[in-house]
Amino acid sequence: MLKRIKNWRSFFIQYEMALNELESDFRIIDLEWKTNHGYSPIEHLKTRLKTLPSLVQKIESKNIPLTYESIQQHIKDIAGVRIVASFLDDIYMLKKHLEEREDLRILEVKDYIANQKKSGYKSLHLIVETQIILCSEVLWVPAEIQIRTSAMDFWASTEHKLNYKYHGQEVPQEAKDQLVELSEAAYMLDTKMSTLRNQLLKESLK
Ligand code: 0O2
Repeated sequence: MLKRIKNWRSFFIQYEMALNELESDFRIIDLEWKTNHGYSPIEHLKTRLKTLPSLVQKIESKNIPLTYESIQQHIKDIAGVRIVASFLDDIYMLKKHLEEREDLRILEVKDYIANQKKSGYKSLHLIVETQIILCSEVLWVPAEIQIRTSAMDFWASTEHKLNYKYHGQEVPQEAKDQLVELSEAAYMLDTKMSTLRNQLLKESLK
């Protein structure tokens, strides 16, 4: 199957460009906020390009025809950015900022904070297209931006590790229930931290 797409390197290059573009945009937002407010909503960020085996698995599981066009049309998370924000409010502030940018088109918002996944997973996913200006043309390349708090990030990476141990097997229901409970505990931490921050902000303005 891999051989049917002749040049994967040239296929992936536009996604690599999209990651460079998005990473640079977020580094600028971070710098601007630190300079103007002494604080940035971005704790840290990570970019990742989907690996070829993981892309092939997705193509096969979704029965997507093996052409560049159909892969581009159906798979939007080949380029991925994960942003860890300090507070819940910061997640939605970043979303608002992204909605206002002219070099970004938001195709879909998946709010797994308001509607958490059955597993307990919480995060805000934005499926976007970012503008890439080349010498010869302007491209709009799809990417997935995941924005979450440190507590949500800790839950997601730990849950991923625990599930990995059960690769191929069903995780026991009791463990699944505990993970949902732990996600709720992490969310309580987030809401309490936000309340405390807003309280301190109010007091500092008095
Ligand atoms: P990786 O390595 O993170 O890329 P789609 O077909 O993409 O439109 P899908 O697959 O339902 O729809 O996408 P979804 O659920 O909106 O987002 C998928 C990504 O969200 C996953 O990427 C994970 O990063 C994250 N995610 C979703 N659910 C969970 C969960 O229950 N636990 C954890 N830890 N992460 C989750 P990939 O592709 O699985 O892997």
